[in-house]
Amino acid sequence: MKNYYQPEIETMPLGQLQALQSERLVKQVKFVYDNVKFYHDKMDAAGVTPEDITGIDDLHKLPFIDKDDLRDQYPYGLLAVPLEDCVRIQSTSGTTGRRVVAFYTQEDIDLWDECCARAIVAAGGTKEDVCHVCYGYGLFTGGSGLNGGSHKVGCLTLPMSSGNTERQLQFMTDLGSTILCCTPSYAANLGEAVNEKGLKDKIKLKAGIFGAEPWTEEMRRDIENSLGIKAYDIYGLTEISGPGVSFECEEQAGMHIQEDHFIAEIIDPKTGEVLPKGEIGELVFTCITKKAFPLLRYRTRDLCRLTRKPCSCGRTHVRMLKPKGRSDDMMIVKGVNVWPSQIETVLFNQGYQANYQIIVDRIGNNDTIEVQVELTPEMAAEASLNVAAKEKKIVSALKSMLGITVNVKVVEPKSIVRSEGKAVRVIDKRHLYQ
Ligand code: DLL
Repeated sequence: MKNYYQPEIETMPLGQLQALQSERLVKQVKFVYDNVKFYHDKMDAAGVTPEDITGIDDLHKLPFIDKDDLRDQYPYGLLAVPLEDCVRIQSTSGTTGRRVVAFYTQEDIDLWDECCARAIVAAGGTKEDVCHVCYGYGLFTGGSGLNGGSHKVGCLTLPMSSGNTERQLQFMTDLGSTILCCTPSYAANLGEAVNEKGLKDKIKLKAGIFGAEPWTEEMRRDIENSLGIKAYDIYGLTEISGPGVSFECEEQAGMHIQEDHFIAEIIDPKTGEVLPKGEIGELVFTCITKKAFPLLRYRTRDLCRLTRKPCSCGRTHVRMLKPKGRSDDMMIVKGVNVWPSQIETVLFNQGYQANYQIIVDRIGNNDTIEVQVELTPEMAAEASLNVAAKEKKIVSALKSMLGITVNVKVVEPKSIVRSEGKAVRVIDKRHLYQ
């Protein structure tokens, strides 16, 4: 069995890594220019030729592409190989518009599986492990990505897909799952169910690989405590292959981007200027090894910061710090920028769990925002429970965090719908009036 921790690549000295990226970029730009009319025209319009790109220092010369381009080119406009060379598609959920379809050759799938295998190894996975995958299978990339990675590592793979919590717990206890892969919100639900059913001593989980949605450090601690595991973050997006574009190592201090396959830049989302190292901005990816759907300078809309501070795990690949969310997750309420993650932090700091929802509305010309959060079972059982006092305490903490008054409703345990995949935290009814 090949060892998917690849020190010769993952701990490569920076100069060597950048030379490898430059070599791959030059080839990739030529390949894409020659095979995708859309890029050909876009580069011509920007006055850039493949010969202008001699290495990573020339990357900024290339035009960006964004989700609207992908939607406009749906379904085949960005395909760089003949359709008969493709073996798979995956797709985004398409909740905010036309679906985006990504194509894969077998080589692309191997590369993606390899990235996920590296993530599993970084979370301590070996062929001795039982890897319980309850990301959704199907068009969503979570299930098949981690499934492929788990096979490569040689773990016994449980392709559970999402939902049916009873069955998840049964397999988890009967087959002794050791690594859990799902969204952090579903991991929180599983943690709740494990404790309610008194199964904590019967499960053998040691690690979890959680991603596909933003989650806070407070939520990480909550999941780690409820399941008795170490929780690792993993990031990716359908357009750039799926999970495994970056992942955490044992340091849990940012996700190493697989720089032998993807070049990351941080740009100012307003001007498109590349920002100096360490600044927060929009993450942009260039795929330098993919064949069927090789995006160049793709604007993810995810906001984060990169760091090249040495990591004690030895990996030299740049780390992305927890994304703050997508630029389109930010709500402007009463003129103030509000991120769901800020609200989550306040709630966890007061002992609540991941069962909350944010409802934004407009009455006349005024925005309203309400946070509904469930009492934990322990809180609900307190003899001295004072819901009004609890609500007041959250209102006050949110006022200092956000600078606006938020209406807060503390509700009974189990009254907020549980998520099995990506959680829907925000219901913004203002869109209904547009
Ligand atoms: O969510 C791929 C994935 C599956 C990643 C399983 C990790 C685990 P999409 O459905 O295309 O792909 O959504 C991609 O989800 O642009 C981010 O906004 C968000 N996202 C993904 N991972 C994280 C993460 C998958 N770890 C979009 N933290 C991305 C925060 C994340 N946001």
